[in-house]
Amino acid sequence: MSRTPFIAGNWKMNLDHLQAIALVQKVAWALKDARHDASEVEVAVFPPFTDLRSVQTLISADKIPLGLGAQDVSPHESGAYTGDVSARFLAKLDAQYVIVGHSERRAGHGETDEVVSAKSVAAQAAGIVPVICVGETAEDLEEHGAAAIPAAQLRAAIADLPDGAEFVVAYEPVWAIGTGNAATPEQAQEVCRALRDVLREACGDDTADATRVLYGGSVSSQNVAAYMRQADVDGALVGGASIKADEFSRIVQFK
Ligand code: G2H
Repeated sequence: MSRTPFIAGNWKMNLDHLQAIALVQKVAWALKDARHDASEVEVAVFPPFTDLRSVQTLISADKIPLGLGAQDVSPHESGAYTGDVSARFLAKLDAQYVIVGHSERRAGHGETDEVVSAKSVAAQAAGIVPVICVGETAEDLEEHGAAAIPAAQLRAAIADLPDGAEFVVAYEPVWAIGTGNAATPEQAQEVCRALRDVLREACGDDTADATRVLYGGSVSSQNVAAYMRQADVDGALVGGASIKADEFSRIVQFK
């Protein structure tokens, strides 16, 4: 089964809404110059909440071939949850995707597998595709090998999703995030393959064959093509390199 490659730019807590507009304009020019075909490679950006409205307006006014996602979502629908943003609000802003379970939220905000599962369910219920992040720390790697922890995190995150729900998986080894110490393409392939096996066992062949599994962790224009050649790596979740217009544009044109 063919899966459309997906390059996702996670801006993290960078760029205010004016800087966001400038970056998206530059990326849009680069995509145009490269005659980018969104049916061949899907590209989406994940700005901070405060940029979503500006970026959405620009994408829709200029018909820019970029998808839009948020970096987090509340597990709750509405109510007394100060600081939370609901999936319904994101859907109203035409967000198609939301990152859940990023290691920076698991580590810095105490997000458990249970919370990640609830966020995936909330996103899916509002018609937003969750991008479920999983990955092992350096200690996990030493103790359990590469795949055991990401596989367990994935099983937990999808446990309560309804049959046929669409989601994306991002394998992000914590030791590779923002360190320049990227996993080798072979390491990425091995774990992405194991994650697809989890999907096969939990959801069946159709979901396992249709679901995109991305690699993330120090992806750059220098290494992206090697990941994309791996059978079970369908794209990249790009952090630091996604807020540099030229570098992100080169990543998108990985062929
Ligand atoms: C991993 C990745 C993006 P970076 O967090 O999600 O960040 O590419 O900076 O390692």
